[in-house]
Amino acid sequence: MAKKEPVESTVTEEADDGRQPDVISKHRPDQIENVDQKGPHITFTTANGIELHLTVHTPEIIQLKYYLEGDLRSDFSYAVDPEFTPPEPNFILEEQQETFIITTKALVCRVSKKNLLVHFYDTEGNALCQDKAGFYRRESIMKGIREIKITKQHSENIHYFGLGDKVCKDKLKGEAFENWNTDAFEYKRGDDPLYRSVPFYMALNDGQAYGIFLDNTYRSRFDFGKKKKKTTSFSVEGGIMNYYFIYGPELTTVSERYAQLTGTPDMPPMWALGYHQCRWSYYPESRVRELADTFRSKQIPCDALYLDIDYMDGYRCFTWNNDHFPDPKAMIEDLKEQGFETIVMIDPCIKADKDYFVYQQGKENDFFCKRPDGETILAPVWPSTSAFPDFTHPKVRDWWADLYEDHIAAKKVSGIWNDMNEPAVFEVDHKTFPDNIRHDYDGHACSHKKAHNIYGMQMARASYRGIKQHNAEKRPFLLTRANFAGGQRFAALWTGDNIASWDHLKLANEQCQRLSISGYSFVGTDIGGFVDDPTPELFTRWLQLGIFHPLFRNHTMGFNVDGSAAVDEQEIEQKKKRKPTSDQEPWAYGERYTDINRSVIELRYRLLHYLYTTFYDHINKGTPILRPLAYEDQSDARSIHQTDAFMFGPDILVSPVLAKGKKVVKTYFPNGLWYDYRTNEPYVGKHSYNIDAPITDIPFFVKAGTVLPLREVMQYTQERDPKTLDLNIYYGHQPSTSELYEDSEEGYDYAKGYYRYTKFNLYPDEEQDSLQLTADREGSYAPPYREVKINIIGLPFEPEEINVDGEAVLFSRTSEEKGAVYHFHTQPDFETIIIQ
Ligand code: NBV
Repeated sequence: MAKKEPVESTVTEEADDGRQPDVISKHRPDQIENVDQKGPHITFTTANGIELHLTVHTPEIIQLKYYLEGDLRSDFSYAVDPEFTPPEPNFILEEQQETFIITTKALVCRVSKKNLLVHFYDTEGNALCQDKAGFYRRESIMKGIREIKITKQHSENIHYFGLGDKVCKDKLKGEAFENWNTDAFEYKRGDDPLYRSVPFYMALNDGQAYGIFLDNTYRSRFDFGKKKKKTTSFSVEGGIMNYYFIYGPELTTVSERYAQLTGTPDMPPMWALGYHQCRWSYYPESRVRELADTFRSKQIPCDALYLDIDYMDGYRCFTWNNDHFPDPKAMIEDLKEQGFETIVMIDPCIKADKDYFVYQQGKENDFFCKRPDGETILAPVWPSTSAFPDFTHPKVRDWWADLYEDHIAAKKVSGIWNDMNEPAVFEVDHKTFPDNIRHDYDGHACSHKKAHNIYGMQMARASYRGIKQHNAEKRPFLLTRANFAGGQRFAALWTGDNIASWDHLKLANEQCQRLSISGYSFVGTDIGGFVDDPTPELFTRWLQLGIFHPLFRNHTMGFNVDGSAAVDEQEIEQKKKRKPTSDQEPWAYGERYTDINRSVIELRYRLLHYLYTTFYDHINKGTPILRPLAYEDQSDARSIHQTDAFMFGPDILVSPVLAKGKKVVKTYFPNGLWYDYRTNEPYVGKHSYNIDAPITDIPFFVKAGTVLPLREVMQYTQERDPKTLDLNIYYGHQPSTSELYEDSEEGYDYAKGYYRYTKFNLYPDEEQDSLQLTADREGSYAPPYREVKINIIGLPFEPEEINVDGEAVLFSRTSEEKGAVYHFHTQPDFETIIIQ
């Protein structure tokens, strides 16, 4: 039970005249005095003036906001998707002797009359999540709110997931974290905070999962039993306590519900799922062209090339360095001809140069962030002294979106890369703006303390709009470094300036899984590491992991050390201060590795239809693309503890090699039967096996009962119309379903029904020795391939006949070490296949 602690005043230091430097007051709720219900909103008011506003959004999502006198009531959320408008749920509010009880069809929430503690139960009365001390607030006259906190009970068996991309020493449990977007160059395991904030975590307790989303943009802290073993707490430094309780009971449904609440991105263009090549920096133009030619001559698939800050004129955003790039439009057009999309960087720092049009416009229109007394904040970043647009002002976002006209509409740049938007500031230890910088916050003027964590998100929002507005026919591609919960609606994300080390490879795996279940599926890391040089082995292992990350981008800090491409002395001097890294293109490690790296990238292109389909599910249902094995079977204690192996979509288990010299990976398989993609060897779940993983291979396994689509390898996704689609059928002993989503891979035709969604149903009949496959299709899209090649793996009987829509077809058999595989061709619109 929480100690009852009414409002109190604490003298921080006595002085002779009775005054002191500051006075702190602490608030904990006492008994409820009033209850008021209006539709899904219930307000509980305590005798000491604390209000709990509880809203039942869905049977599984309940929001809790705590107010005190003086709090801003007109607050709004950047994180919650404006399209989240679920129908009003049915629920009952009852009063009992000691509690108020809110019952939905999934949950029971009890609010204690004595002290406003809130406890959640399932409908059978099992405790899910219980307040310990509940709500607490501390403030002082001089500094205002210092801490607003909720503490909850923390049971011994609880497991925590999510919280964005934290690089835990071990796991969330037992550790504490902070959310304050930070330029974390060269971050290491255990460093915190990092570039972005996703104040959302999930807990799995006694087989049941729930999530807590703290919708408050101030610096927040999460303590998972570190300070006090039996307590989990989350707190903020300002605003109001505003959190959502999200029930599962499955981990997957918690992640999905969180994504429905905070939104999902648009369907990406297919090219954005291809291989991306980046480096700081490719210039001048001849270097970019050479890069493009090398990809094509070495026949290594690639869809996107990046121009880092050096393409600009003196780091002035929305300009080009005409010495390095005399005719960017022509270059971009030529690259496009060769099948490359060009992506360019845009930073938030605007050079304070009175002759520079962006600075002029920003100044004239009063678009830059200001200090409390109205002076523009100027601070050093790449272009030296810079001003910073206040992206929390709608007019600034409109202006920023308009600025993309030249890049997108005129020069035909395909994608934008937003960097430094924590916002990062050079030279000062604080690394960002002072706390007292003012922001519009969409009409709710506030200090940087409140706007800091969403600054990058609002920049991404404006950039996303700019890309969309200047090329309405195409799907936007935006990559951002900083972001906040809900920012997944606008941009893909990379994990920032990592290091070429084996531990960073492990971190890459952990961070992407964790981000993905925290609503952020379109993620990737700098493959090979940004800082330092990877060994050839480390590079290949990273590339192999990268196949299974939605964003597949190689990036490094390297540059032309000799300054050969530099325009002036100052640039050469600047470069000399930087630590160079070597070439990191897939061919940079000798012929043997070039061949391996090529086939690794080709494998990604084989898997594109599957990945695209997982995106479709992510976008429509919020299903995370990457999932820890706990998501596969949350009742299996061994699955819960795995962090290396993970699920890539619903049907593929990946067991990456994450350590130097390792050629065997011990892999634990969750329940079921799993086929090694390379050998077709089946593995029975709930066991661990030692799996061979020579440097040429990344072990991955397909779930029995899957129909896995495999695309023809091309040098870029739109190189030509494919002739054939492979469908690998992995025999399972139970009926099963798989999905395939296809559309024109770019543009918005799909919204008019021009897509094709296929649900494959497999019905094995072990008594009759037969297997039936049916395909239910939806949508009017006709795929370009003319035939489908079916490969049946793991069939437990020798088929005598294969029928497609009532007609026998010829089939062949290849004997492989781990059993026969049967193959035949058919047309893409088949409905029923019977193998017997
Ligand atoms: O623009 C240069 C780099 C960029 O390559 C990197 O990906 C960003 O994370 N940028 C940071 C600024 C300099 C970092 C030292």
